[in-house]
Amino acid sequence: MPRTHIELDESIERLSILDAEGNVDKERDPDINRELLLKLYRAMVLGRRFDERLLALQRQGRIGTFPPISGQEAAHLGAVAVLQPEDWMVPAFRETAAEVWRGRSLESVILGNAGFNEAAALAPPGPNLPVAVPVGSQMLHAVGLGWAARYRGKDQVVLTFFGDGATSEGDFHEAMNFAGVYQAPVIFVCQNNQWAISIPRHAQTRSATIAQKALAYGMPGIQVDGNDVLAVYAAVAEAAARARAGNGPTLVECETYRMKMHTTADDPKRYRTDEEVEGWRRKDPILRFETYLKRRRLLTKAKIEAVDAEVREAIQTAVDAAETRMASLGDPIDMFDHAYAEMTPAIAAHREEFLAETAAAAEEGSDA
Ligand SMILES: Cc1ncc(C[n+]2csc(CCOP(=O)(O)OP(=O)(O)O)c2C)c(N)n1
Ligand SMILES: [Mg+2]
Repeated sequence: MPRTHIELDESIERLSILDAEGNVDKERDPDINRELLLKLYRAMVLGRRFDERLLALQRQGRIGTFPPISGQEAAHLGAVAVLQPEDWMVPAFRETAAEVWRGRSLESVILGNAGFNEAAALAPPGPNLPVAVPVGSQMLHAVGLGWAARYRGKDQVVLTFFGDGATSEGDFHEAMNFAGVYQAPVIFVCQNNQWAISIPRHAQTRSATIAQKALAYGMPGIQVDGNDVLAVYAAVAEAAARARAGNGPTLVECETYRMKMHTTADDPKRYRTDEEVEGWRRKDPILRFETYLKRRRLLTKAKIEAVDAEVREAIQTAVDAAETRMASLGDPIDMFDHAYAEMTPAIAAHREEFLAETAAAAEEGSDA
């Protein structure tokens, strides 16, 4: 029997529209209106400034551990900006700016990072899932939502985020396979930020790209410059149109970089070089978008300063509100209230035990 070749009529594209110097490929520039362009710019600046403020709060011991997003603003905001209000957003944990875009308050983010259960409430209620810390688990939820939307004949698409590290989880492969088989209207957006804590991208997979994994599951895959907000928007808009037309899922790999630590409990200097970080600093997503907007006369120096001042004020207001709220919360007994809508007998027993133990400890303390 001869050996033959099975021709696969598929290849992987890489899309880049706005380069690191802010030069644009005019033919590929997606037609984003001025209002949305400026809304995106403000959201990116807010994301960056909020990260800086959260880091200061963490270092002052006013909140707990959190995962910074700096450097990845274009990758998740360019994607989420494509969605309609009735579409689902299913995040991992490094998409804070996208959550805020979808209506989550800064106050809720601060409260969550300070460890308060109250931040888990979905506010405003809508088609957004909360952050998923178990790596990769959210992709399966996204496919379930997408499949349900298709089954019910709803005009809804689902966008889910995950990292490069999450593609090593079985959940990723099950989600991709199921979405392909059932043509679920799901947009898989991988924020490939080159690292999964201290594991570099090349140790995560032998594949040349993450995008090409789509081919095995019978769906289109595309790699984009994830620090180019126009390219991310264009690729995700194409994927959303495909999903809405009943033509199934797409994998969009956004190549980006985590400029800060994995979480505030991590020291990235132990596993990556300053040169590497510096190289990516030159590809900053906000600076190149700023240049683009200035050249289009949509931004001036005065307007840039005004946006900066306005977002700083919004952040300060949120910090004040969150700290006032925290002062009225924080009794550890509250943790038992949030596990189930109705307390189970086992949880009720734990609660009683906890009350008895804390009372005994207080008694002991007063005797001493
Ligand atoms: C199932 C599971 N395993 C391990 C962890 C610990 N953990 C948290 S984030 C992370 C790395 C994730 O890397 P990636 O998917 O690239 O996302 P990134 O943190 O870079 O945004 C790991 C191993 C976890 N949260 N869940
Ligand atoms: Mg990563």
